[in-house]
Amino acid sequence: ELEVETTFHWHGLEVAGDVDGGPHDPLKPGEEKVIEFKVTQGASTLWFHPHPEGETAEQVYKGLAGLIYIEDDNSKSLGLPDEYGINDIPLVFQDRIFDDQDQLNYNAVKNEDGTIGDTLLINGTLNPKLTVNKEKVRLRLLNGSNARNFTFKLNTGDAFVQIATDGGFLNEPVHLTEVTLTPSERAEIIIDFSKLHTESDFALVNEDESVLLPFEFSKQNETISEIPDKMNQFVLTEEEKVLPVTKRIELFGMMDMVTINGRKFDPNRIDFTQQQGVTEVWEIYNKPDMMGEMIHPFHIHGTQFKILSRNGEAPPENERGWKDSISVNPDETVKIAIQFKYKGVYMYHCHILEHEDNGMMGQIKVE
Ligand SMILES: [Cu+2]
Repeated sequence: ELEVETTFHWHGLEVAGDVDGGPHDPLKPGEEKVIEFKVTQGASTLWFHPHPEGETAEQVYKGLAGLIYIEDDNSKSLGLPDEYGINDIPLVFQDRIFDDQDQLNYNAVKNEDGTIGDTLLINGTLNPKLTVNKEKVRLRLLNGSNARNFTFKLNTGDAFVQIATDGGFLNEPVHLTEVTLTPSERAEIIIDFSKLHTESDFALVNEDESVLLPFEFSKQNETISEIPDKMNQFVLTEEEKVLPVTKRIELFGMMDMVTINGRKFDPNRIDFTQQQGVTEVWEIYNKPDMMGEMIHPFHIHGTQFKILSRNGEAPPENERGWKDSISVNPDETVKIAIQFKYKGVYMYHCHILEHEDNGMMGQIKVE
C-alpha cells in the first residue's frame, strides 16, 4: 500500500536471483506479487528490507525492515534458550532523528555518507528496557541502522558468549567482552544473568558506555539451559585455503563519490560472472581516500560465505562461521571463499545505505 516502488529483499537467504528482491524486481504502487522460494540453509537469524534502486536508505529509515528466523533439527536439539520474548529476544538496533513535530523527516536529515541519528530505537521502541529472569538469555542482535556501527558490551565488563554469526551457529561458543556489528551484521549472544556481579543498573552499553538497553529482573522461575560445546560443523577446507584469488573488489570513496572498482552501479552492466556451485576466492580491499577513510560494511546477496583472512591473518574466532556481510577497515584486505547455490543476478554492495544508493554496488551473474 505504499505510494512508491519497493522491492522485497531477503538479506542472508540463499535463493535464486529472480526472488532475491534486488533493484530489478520493483513492485509498483497497487501491484501484488507472490514471491515463493524454498529455504535450504541451516538455522540462522536473517532479515528482510527493501532494495529499490537509489531509494533503499529512505525506505529502511522509515521502518521497512524485520527479522527472519530459520530453525532446523540442529537448532531445536541444542538446548539453547528458545522461548521467544522470554529468554530468546530479538533486538533490532536503529538510530533515528525526530523533528520538532516528533516525526521522521528523512530528506531533512539525510547524510550522503550515511545518516546517523541521535535517538536509538530498539525494535522500533523509544527508551526500551528488557525484563529478564536470572537465567541464560539469548539476544539476537541486528544492526539495522543506515550507517552507525555498534560495539555491544555489558556496563559491568562481564563476559558473554557469542553463539552465532550472520548465517548460523559458530562451531563452539566464543567468550567475549564486546562485539562490534556494522550495518546489516548480526550476532546471537547469550548472557548468563544468574552469574552477574550486580543487582541493579545493569545494561547493554555501546563503546562510549552510553546505555543501549537497561535490564530489569523479574522474580519468575528460571529455565535451566546449557550452552553446548559443539553447535555446528562449519569447515574451512584445505582446498578453500589454497584457491587463488579470482575476483578483486576495491571499495573507495566517501559521500556521493563512492565506487566499487572505480565504477558506480549500472543496472545494465554485469560486473562479474561465476558458475553455480563453484567456490571462488574474492579479495575485498578498502582503499583509503586522501579526504579520509572509513569502514565499509560489504554485503553479497543470495549466499553465505567464509572469511579466509583479514590482512593475511586468520579472522577472529567469532568470525569463523557463515557470513553475508563483513566490515572492511580502511586499507584492509579481506579474503573470502564464496559459492552460490542458485543462479541469477545478485547485488554486492556497501551496506551503508546511502553509499549503496549512491552507487557503491555491483552485479554478479551466476550461471
Ligand atoms: Cu560504504
